[in-house]
This record gives sequence, structure tokens and C-alpha cells, in this order.
Amino acid sequence: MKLLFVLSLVAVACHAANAEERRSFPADFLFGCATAAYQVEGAWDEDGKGENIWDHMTHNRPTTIKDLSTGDIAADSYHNYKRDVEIMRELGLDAYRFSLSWSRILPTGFANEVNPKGIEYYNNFIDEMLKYGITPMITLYHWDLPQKLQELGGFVNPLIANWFEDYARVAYENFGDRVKHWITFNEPREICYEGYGGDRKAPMVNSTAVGTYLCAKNLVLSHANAYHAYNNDFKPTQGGQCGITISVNWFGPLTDSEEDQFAAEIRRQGEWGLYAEPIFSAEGGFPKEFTERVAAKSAEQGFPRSRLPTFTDEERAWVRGASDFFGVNHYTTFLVSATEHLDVAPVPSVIDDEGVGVYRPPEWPVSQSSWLVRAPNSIYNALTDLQKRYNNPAFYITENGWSIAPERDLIDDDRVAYYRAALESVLDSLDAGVNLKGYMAWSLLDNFEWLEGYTERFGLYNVDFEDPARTRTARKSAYVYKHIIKNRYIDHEYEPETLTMTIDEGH
Ligand code: GBH
Repeated sequence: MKLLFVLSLVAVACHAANAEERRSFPADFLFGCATAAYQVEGAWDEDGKGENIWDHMTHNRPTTIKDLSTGDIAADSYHNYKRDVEIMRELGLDAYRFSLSWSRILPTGFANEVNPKGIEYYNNFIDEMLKYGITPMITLYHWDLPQKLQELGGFVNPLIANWFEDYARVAYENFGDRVKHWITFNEPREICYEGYGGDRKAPMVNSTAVGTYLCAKNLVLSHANAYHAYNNDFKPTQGGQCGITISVNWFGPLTDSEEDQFAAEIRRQGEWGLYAEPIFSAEGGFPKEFTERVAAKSAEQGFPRSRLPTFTDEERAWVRGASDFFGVNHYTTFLVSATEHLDVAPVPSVIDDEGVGVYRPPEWPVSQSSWLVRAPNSIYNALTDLQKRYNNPAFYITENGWSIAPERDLIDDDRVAYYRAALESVLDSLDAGVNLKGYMAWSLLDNFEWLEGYTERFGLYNVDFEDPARTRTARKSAYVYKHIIKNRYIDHEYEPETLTMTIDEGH
């Protein structure tokens, strides 16, 4: 009896201690998942959709994709959107971030001809989400430029700023009565550096000297046009917000030396400052030290002017402050050195302009994607840096996730470990006062991973790509994420009892 009493006291004390230590996510914090049109929709030429640069590249240069696959069918979300919303309800999501296919809505890219079937598909999808209280968050551009616009230069033609604004207006007009979260671009770095400066994304322009920089300037101007269009002509009646998503991985110094600290800063400026600085900094324009470095390198290389363009005063003012929130896609950390592990890169190129080396300690766990490792405090380091640098704007984490091999079973414990660590880092960021409003896991379900095809799987739900029905099945990580969303804290001990998904009441 006495022993029992003591034991129960101990239990009460432990419980109290847990409750004290237990950190919760705010009740209004938006938990969601993200996807992108080309990666999940399929139906590449159905119901009047026009060709885009990924259709074009996968069809005309099939060997650019590791497993020779395409997004022609992908997860077939075009036909399975009701099942996708059912999955969101199973997970208990507050929000869902997805992208619109520009060429499904405007088959040639231009706004003179709107495809009614494209509008209808997104209307049905949005209404299905709203029926169950799920907040839709739309990305206007996740890498699938209409092919006709690419033939006119795509993001190196300054007229892209008009074409993009026209497209954005069509989206606001048709969906803005119900959609209150707009993201203009997903990951300018990947669009500009990988698509125009290099050859790791369509359209593989590989103009290493200037491609990235021309695109960077035109892209931030396109963003600003779409932002001001919303702000002036739609926000007053629709009342939503418009922002941009930038990939912000953390680049820390390899050692405490001044050289390494400066090297890390140059890398940050070249990788994401190029896109964030013009929009979010007090001064506007491209980042200072990086601008000086490209100017110096260009001069050494015999260019009569810097390869990095400048903004006119008018352009600078138009872009500066043109965002209601900062969307962050965060995956990993790199340690930067001024003198070691130097990258081998074409001369000239962004990587050569940065002129630094990157390194990851072998003890950091590696995913199925060679670039994606689990590093300590990764989200915290990135967000607290942005918070200080840009005067703490509103943030959303719009992507964060982990890949596994296609042959793995549903028990993805490495992904569970990644998400738990990432969400602890989110709580650390909230404790540090970061104005973070939500978190979207990448991804709701397995999908077409760009040049890697279907060889890397990011889904909380497995998709059977051999099955014409593209059956979706929850992985262990789905149960764990659901538990976190429901309870608003991270229970590191939680194990799902059975792998049987159900929809909880209220969803
Ligand atoms: C995001 O990009 C994308 O928004 C999303 O569409 C994608 O599915 C997701 O991540 C997972 O990858 O080895 O040289 O080819 C994340 C940033 C930058 C990660 C480019 C992959 C490839 C470098 N990506 N990186 S390389």
C-alpha cells in the first residue's frame, strides 16, 4: 500500500515535469503538406493543357532523367484529387500547399486564352479542401513554364515580368475569393541557377557566366509585379496575402576563422541572398559583398562590365518590401570553408564567383538524396539568421522533408527521426521569437523527383507507380506527423499501434 502510494507520487511528479518541459505549437500554427503540379498531377495533355518545359524536356531528351521516366501520369492527382483530400483529412492537416500548372490554365502561356477545364479542375480541388476546413495555399510557379514562353527566352526575357503578372491576375480572379495564401515563385535559386546557369533543371540553358544573374533580376521583378497586382487590385476585396518561397539551406562556417565566416556569408549571399535581399532587405538590390565579388571577378576575366546586372532606383524601390511573408524551403546544412573542399566549377559561374568549399561531417545521416543530410539545429540556424537580417518578417516553412529508396517498406524510421528533429528546431525558433506561422512537410505523397525521376521518395504516403490506380498508403511517418498535429507537441516515444489509417472526427 505504502509502496503503491510512493510510486503514484513519483508518477505524478514525472508527469508534472513532462508537462513543464513539454513545448507546444501555437493553436493557430498551420500544419500542412506540400506538392507541385508537375510532380503529382499527370494528365500532361488532357483537357486542353498546353506543353510546358518539363513535358518538353522529358519527351525530347529522355536520358536527362535518371530512370528515363516522365511526369506524364505521375501520381495522377488530376484524377485522384478526392483521394488526396481524403489523405489530408486522415493526417488532420490544417493546410495544403500545391502549385498551379500555368499551361493547364493558359495553354500558350499568354492570358488571351484561358482553358475552362483547367479552371474547373482547380475549382473542384479547392472546393473539396474547403469542404473539410483545409486551407489551400497556392504556388503560382513551381518550375513548369509553358514551352511557348521558353521559346521566347523564358526568364532571360525581361518581358517575363508582364507575362507572369498577367497569369497571376487570372489566378487571383478565378480563385482569390477562396484562396487567401499566395506564393509567387517556388525557389528562385533552383529556377535560375539550376535551369539557366546550369543544367540540373529544365530548360538546362547552362549559361554559366550570366544565365543565373539575368534570370535572378527578371524573376524578382516578375515577383514584384505579381505582388503589386495582388496588393493593389485584389487584396482590398479578397483580403489575402502574397509572398515568395526561397530555398534557404543553412551555410555555417567550417571553423571560427574570419576567412571561413566570410566564406559562409558569401555562399549565403550567392545561394539565397541574391533573391531574398532585393525583396526583404532595408536597402534593396543584390547583396553587397557578393555584388563586389562578381564585379571584381568579371573585371579580372576581361568583361567590360559586371556579369551581375543592377537595378535602376525605380526597380529597386518596386521590389523592396514587396512581400507579405517569407516562405522558406529548408532541407539541410553545409559547412563552408575559404580554403578547403573547394568546388570544381566552370569559370565563370556562380560557384566560381563564390569561390568557397563546402563540407558535411560523415556522422550526419544521409538520405536517399546525396545532397540531403540531417544536421543539428538546421532550421533554427537558418530562421534566426533571416530573422535578424530582415527584421523578423512573417515566415512559413513551405517545404521540409526526407527521401528514402523506392524499395523500402512503410517503416521509415529515418524520416520519423528527421521530422522530429526538424520540428524540435521549429520550436527552438519559436522560442527565439521567430515570427513563424506554419510548417508544410514535403511531401504529402511520393512524386516525380525531377532529374531523379521516381528513384527518391519523399512522401508521407507511398504511391504504387506500377499500379494504374496509383494507390496511396500511409507510411509510419504519416502516423507520427498526424499525432504531432493533433496533440501540438512532439511525443518522441509515440509508436503507432497498427498501420491502419482512419479519419478522426472533425475532419
Ligand atoms: C525542393 O527543392 C523542390 O521545391 C521540390 O520540388 C523537390 O521535390 C524537393 O525539394 C525535394 O528535392 O544534386 O546537383 O542535382 C529543394 C532544393 C536543390 C534540392 C537542388 C536538390 C539538387 C542538387 N533542391 N538539389 S544536384
